[in-house]
Amino acid sequence: MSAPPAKEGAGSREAFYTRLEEENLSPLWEVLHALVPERPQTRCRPALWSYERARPFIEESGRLITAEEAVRRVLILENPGMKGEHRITTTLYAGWQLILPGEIAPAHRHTQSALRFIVEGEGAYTAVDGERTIMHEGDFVITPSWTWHDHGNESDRPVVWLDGLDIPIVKAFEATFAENYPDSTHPLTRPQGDALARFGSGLLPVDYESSGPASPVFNYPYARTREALETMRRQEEWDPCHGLKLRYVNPVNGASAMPTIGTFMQLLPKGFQGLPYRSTDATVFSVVEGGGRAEIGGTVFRYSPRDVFVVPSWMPYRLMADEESVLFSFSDRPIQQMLGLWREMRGNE
Ligand code: 1HN
Repeated sequence: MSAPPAKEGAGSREAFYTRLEEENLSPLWEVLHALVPERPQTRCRPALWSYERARPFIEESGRLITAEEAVRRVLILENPGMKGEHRITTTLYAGWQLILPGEIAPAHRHTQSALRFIVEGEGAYTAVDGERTIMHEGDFVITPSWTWHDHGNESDRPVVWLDGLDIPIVKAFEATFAENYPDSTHPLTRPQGDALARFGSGLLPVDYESSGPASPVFNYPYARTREALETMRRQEEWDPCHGLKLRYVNPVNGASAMPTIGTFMQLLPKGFQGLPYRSTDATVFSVVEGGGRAEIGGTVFRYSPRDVFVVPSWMPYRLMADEESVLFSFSDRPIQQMLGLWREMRGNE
């Protein structure tokens, strides 16, 4: 080889890039910093959705379209930094779903995993692979990947829940499949409460072998969760960032209820002033009880029951409870942990 040529001007670099482009090639050195930043860079913005403000729109959607026509009558919570991308964080989708008395949201299945967190009303059901569960406020219900599911409302009041799905994750893998069931409801093969009795009572059938990574329990009733928090609080062991925080588990292996989405419930005593905290899993909160403030990346959001707020990846936040508060939350933490990516930082490190 001959000696390297003298450094050429930027103009000839541009010409070089143009020629590269035609070959479906591009120079890494122009984008290296953007591709591998020193810390998470996100378009996800901190935001709060007030349920009080959204409620009239949810109601209006109920007059505008039936559950049958809509298939799922949902108002999507669009992250203001990624509007129109149908996501609340970079990796997760969230929406408020309304089902009116007498309606059925028809049976289907898809490779996305879904959670329901009930925010208003009770007496609607979700059926998952042949078993129905009646939903109450604060219940956490899962429909794991590729399970048949339909919803119905046999009560006399509207029921609203927050849907959380891993849609952007499954899309990133291009692994989306979906199928409608020929009837509006999938046949029931087990009595109500069977899964919780069988798998959610500190016992498992002696020869049980799980058929997949998701929890066989598909409703985690709020009454049980609240009672656990209420009993544990007597110990007065408050985490300085989280108060008293529990994670929902698959009772078979202690992993998260679904492999892609981790879910949590926490209690903050009245007057709690949390220390700053950050983690790489952008997190969606749904307020169950109480009232207070979340300071997220320097912006203060006031929260009330049923509000949703979102904390982007690696953005410091702190929780301040003006009233005793109970907060449900979900994130993509389990996948990040599985991949060895998850990090957290407490206080002002
Ligand atoms: C879905 O299946 C439900 O089953 C809710 O209630 C929201 C958003 C996108 C794709 C599927 C449901 C959904 C969804």
